[in-house]
Amino acid sequence: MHYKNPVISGFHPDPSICRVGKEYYLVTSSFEYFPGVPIFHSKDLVNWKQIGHCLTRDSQLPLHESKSSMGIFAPTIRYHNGRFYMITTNLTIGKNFIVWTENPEGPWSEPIWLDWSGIDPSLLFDEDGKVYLTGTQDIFSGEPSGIYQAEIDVDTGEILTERCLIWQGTGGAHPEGPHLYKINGLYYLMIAEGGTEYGHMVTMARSNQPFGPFESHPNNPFLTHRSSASPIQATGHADLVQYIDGSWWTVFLGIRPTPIPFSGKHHHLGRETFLAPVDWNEEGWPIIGAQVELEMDGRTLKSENKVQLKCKDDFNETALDFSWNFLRNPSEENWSLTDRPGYLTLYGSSTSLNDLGSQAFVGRRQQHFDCKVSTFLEFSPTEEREEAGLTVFMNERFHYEIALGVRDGVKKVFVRRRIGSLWKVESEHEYGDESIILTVHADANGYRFSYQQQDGESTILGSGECFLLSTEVAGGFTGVYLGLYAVGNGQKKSNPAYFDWFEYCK
Ligand code: 6LW
Repeated sequence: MHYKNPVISGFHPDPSICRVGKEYYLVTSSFEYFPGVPIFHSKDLVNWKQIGHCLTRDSQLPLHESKSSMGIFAPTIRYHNGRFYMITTNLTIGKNFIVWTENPEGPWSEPIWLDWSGIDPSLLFDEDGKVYLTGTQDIFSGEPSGIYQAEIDVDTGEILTERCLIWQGTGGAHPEGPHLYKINGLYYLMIAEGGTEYGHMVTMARSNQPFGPFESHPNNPFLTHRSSASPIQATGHADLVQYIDGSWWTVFLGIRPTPIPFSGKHHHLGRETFLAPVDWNEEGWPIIGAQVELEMDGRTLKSENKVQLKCKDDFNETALDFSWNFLRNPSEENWSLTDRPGYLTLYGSSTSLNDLGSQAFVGRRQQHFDCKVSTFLEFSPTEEREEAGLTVFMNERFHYEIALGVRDGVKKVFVRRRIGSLWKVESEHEYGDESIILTVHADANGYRFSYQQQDGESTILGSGECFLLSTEVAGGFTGVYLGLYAVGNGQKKSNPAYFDWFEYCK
């Protein structure tokens, strides 16, 4: 089959994958968003359907006042003896932990907190019953950079052996993101080097002992686009999987930057999940089997389950679809799907989109350069501070809004842009009606904001560049979200903002 990369588009970095029979499961990082660690299912490695999140309760995912791009870093998923294990780091509280389940759709267990520092923890279940925990150094302790390992009891979380530095990589910056595998009797260690930006790469080493000494792959880096003209950049942080027919594949993160004349490359959709075939050479080393491109030959992969994008959400259910996220732990008083059945009701939070807190915000990832997002809002703001609308959100310092609010005593629809310490209401129109359709049209370069009265004409109100929300400008590890929000900007509001529906069309 022919397939398109990325296989999971939009902000889905640090993919980790495991196979159970004919089924494949994949998890990605989620940082300050809640619920955390989205989990996907596929039967063909190409078509992925989200089946839930690993971290759905505050007790599993404390994110209170988390800085942006803290929270959950790279997870690893593994399956052993009827159980799925997901191991990761919550940087907001500086802890590594494991959750497990027998049903990947959830619920997952309470966290087993580990006495293990650093990031990017991974597990290998060896054939002799031993389990190895492999991770990246603790940057706060001053220990040398590299990959550290110990034996662990996964049921109790107890670290059973000394923490050993097992490999420092090939000399690239930030050796990190390790995964240890046992293949044909040898231990293969795959890591990322070069940092998660344009110098990113995947390197490998192997040993006949789990703790080394490790011999570097003669063809390192195993994968990199660091000096390539490819539209896919920053390839790294990979995991390996064997397809049902015995062929090998790797999932890894990459970005799709847009060149901006005289300003270099910028990417705003975040780091995405890519797939490529893996071959083995005569010396028993894995090698990337084909140039990583946007269109790929899927060799022996058989298409099993085409996944349809759910375009419209009518908010008719009593739970949110898996595509939605909150910023940090949601506060029950900020949102409801039942206060007015058929509507998502948001009650303006005192924390604004410029703060680090629990906003009345419900957002989904922007996954396509070209897309159109609309929502139907009923809202009657009465005070100057109140507003509700649609945000294009990278983080608290970089976001654009089209919203309804009261400005200079008059109810208005307005477009505002915040870029770092600069912010401005770009344009505003008086708007008397209670209901409004707010729309954002996106292409690879810009966002166009418009509004419409029910059955009325659409009016364009403003625009904004994508690159000003890109990682290169805004920093961090995430990608753009499209969010519904309501704020009191300093005051908690009980005035409801009713969102009847939300549409995301590519
Ligand atoms: C992750 C590290 C990395 O922990 O970026 O790309 C960090 N690799 O391994 C955050 O995603």
